[in-house]
Amino acid sequence: RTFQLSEDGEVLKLYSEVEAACLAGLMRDPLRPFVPRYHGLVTKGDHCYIRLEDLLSGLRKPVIMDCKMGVRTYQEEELIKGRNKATLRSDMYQKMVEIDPSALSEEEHQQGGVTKSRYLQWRDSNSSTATLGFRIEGVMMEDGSVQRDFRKIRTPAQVTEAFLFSTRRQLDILNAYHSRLLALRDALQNSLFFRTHEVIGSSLLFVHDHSSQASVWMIDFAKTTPVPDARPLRHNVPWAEGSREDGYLIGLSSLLASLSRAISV
Ligand code: 4IP
Ligand code: MN
Repeated sequence: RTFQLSEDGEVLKLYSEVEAACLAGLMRDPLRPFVPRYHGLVTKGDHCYIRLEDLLSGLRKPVIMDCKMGVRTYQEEELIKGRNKATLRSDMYQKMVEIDPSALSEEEHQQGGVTKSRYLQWRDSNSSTATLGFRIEGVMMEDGSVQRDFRKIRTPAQVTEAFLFSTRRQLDILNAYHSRLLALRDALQNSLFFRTHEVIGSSLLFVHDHSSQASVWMIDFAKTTPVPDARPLRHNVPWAEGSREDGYLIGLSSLLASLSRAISV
């Protein structure tokens, strides 16, 4: 979150037209209690920012877990760009080489670059995204250290372990997360916004602190786009190209299942 500034209990996030439109819609939707309060825009110097409620204000040494939701984390248009000889990204090639050089073809090694869609698809299939419908992007512990190893997590059992680790097995916090997700599931069912939007690259942010304050928030809507009213999404079915399904509810079910197991350990 290097692009964010914090100021007077608000967070400023670099403006995106898509994200601002989503936030405005969400403030009038049953999902409002699950989204940071949106306070409109502000310009500072050369840049325009989205003003958001600071979800961490009032928390002491918070622990934060970011789960990127959905069975894919790229938009369908990214695939189309990829097929039309999109630019090759050497930075993305490097990231793949570091984690799994065998995933790359001869040709890709020779080119020293991959398309963004190739990289994002690889990232999804190498994590729990494609199978569980979400992945843990990172965890920030109370001392401020950030753990990114979680991105390699593939199995439900590993997700349960991650919850036990980040909460230090505190039952009240695990229970609070679980109830909050159940409430979110209800709100999603009643949400016109959710029915009519493809939600890509959005995260659920799990936040708790010492005092056992614990909550879960929906964040990051820069790749969340409307679908026609006449063709609402189901969110609980696998994706096939053209369907625009995101599998958000598959991810939510997986999270609930892993949390239930953590609670019963
Ligand atoms: C990142 O890959 C994420 O997919 C970013 O998506 C994406 O930003 C980056 O693309 C890509 O490099 P890693 O997290 O594996 O490093 P998000 O912002 O949803 O996390 P975009 O621009 O697609 O939002 P580039 O093109 O910004 O590098
Ligand atoms: Mn982004």
